Amino acid sequence: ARAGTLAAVDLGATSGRVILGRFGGREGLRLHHVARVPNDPVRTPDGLHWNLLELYRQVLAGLAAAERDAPGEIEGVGIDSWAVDYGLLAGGRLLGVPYHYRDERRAAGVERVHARVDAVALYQRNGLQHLPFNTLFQLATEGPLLGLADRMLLVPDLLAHWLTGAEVAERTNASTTGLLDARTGEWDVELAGLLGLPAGILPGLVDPGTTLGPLTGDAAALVGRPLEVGAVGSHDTASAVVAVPATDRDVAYVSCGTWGLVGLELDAPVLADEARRAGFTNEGGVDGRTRFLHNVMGLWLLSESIRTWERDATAAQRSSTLAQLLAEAAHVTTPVAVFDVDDPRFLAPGDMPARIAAWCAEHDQPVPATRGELVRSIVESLAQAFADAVATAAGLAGRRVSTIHVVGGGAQNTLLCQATADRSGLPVVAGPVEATAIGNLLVQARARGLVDGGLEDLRGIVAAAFTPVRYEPRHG
Ligand code: LRH
Repeated sequence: ARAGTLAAVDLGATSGRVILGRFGGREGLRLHHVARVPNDPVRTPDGLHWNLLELYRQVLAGLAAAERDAPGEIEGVGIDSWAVDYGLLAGGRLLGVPYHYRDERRAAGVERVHARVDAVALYQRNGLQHLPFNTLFQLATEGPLLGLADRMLLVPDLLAHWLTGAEVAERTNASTTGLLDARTGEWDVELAGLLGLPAGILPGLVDPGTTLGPLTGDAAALVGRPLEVGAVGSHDTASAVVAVPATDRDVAYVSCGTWGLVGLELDAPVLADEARRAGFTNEGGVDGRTRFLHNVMGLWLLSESIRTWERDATAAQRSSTLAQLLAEAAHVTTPVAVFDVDDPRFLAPGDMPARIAAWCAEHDQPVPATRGELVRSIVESLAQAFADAVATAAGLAGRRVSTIHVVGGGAQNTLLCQATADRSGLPVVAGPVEATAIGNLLVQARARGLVDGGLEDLRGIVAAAFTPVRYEPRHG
C-alpha cells in the first residue's frame, strides 16, 4: 500500500457528488467532499429526460474544484451512476436527449421485446429481474432513432466518452441492459440481433480497473490538468457492494438510496425460474462476482412525498426537513399500514402521499392521517420489504444470513435501520453512507497499486476506516 489521492464522480438519480479519496496514513482512507451535483430531471412534451449536459457541466466543475483542492495530486478519476439509461450516438454526435428510466412511455417496449423472446426465455439468457425500464425494453421504444445510431453508451460511459474520447461499455453496468449473457458476461449478440438492434451499436466491454485515458481538449483545459479516467464498477450499486464492510460470507446487503437493492454476493448467477418469479436479478459485480438482488422501491417513496408536500406548501410551510419528518414518524404510536412498496404505481414521479393513501384504502389498511404517520408507514413498509427480500435471497441461493449490512444514504436513517433489524430478526450493521464513492475509489486504488488484494481485502480497508453503527433486533 502507498499513499495517493483519487477522485470519484458518483451520480445518483436524485443527486450526485464529487469526492476525493486520500489513501495512506493511519485511517487507510479518508474522504473529502468536493462538490454536490444536483440532478433534476426535465419533462418535455415527449417525456421525462435527464439533463445530461448540465450533469456533464457539473462534473467538469466538480473535477476542476477537486484539482484546486489537491493541486497536482489526483492520480485518477472514476465515474459511476444509476444503471440502465443511455445515449444513442451517430458519428460521435448524441441523438436526442437521453430519457429517464421513470418515463412512463418507455414501458411500451416490454410487449415488443416479449413478442420476440418471452419472459422465461429472457431470464435464462440475461438473468435480470423484470423491470419495465431495463435498457433492452427502452431501446425498443426508440423508433427511427435506432436506425440512425451507430453506438449506444450507458450514462457513465457516455460521460467518460465526452471526457476522454474512449468508447467502451463497462461490464457491471452493461449487465443491467438485459443484453449481456448472464453466464459468460459477454454481449448476447444473438439476442441483440433478435431484437433488431443495429450491428456494432454495442461497444467493446471493459472490466472495472481498466484505464480509459486522460481528459482531452476542452475537458482537460476546464479541469486544469489531463487527469486520467479509469473504469470502476460504473453501476453505482456494483461500487456500493464493493464497499460493504463485511469480512464474512454470511451477510446480506441493502444498498439504500433512491432504490433499496437487497441481496447477496454470489460466485455464479441463480437462473432458476423460481428466482425470476421472486423478482431477483443477477447483475454483474466487480471481479466477476454476481450481485443476486431484488430492487425495492427505496427512499424514492420518501423523497417524492417530500417533493409533493413542498410543491403544495406555502413559503412559510416549506420548512419540514427530512430530519423533522423522521422525528415525527418516530413518535407515531398508532399502528401504521405496511403497504407493498413494489407496486408499480409508485414508479413514476407524482403525488406519492395520495398514491399510498389509495393503496391503503384499497387494501383495508389504515390510511395515514398525518405526515408523521405516512413517513412511518413508508419506513415500516420498506423495512418489511428489505427483511422479506433478505429471507427470499437466502432461500433461493441456499445461504445462511446472520447480518444485514445497510450502506448508502439509508444507513443514516436510524428509524429504517432499527425497523429492518426488528422485522428481519437480524442485526443490522449500518454504514458507510458513501459506500458507492468508496467502492469507486477502492477499485481505482487497486488498479494503480495504492492497495492490493481481492474484494475481501478491500472490504477490510472499509471496515477499518469507517466505523459502522449496529442495531440489534428488538423482539415483541
Ligand atoms: C440505483 C440503481 C439501481 C438500478 C436503478 C435504475 O441507483 O442503479 O441499481 O436498478 O438505479
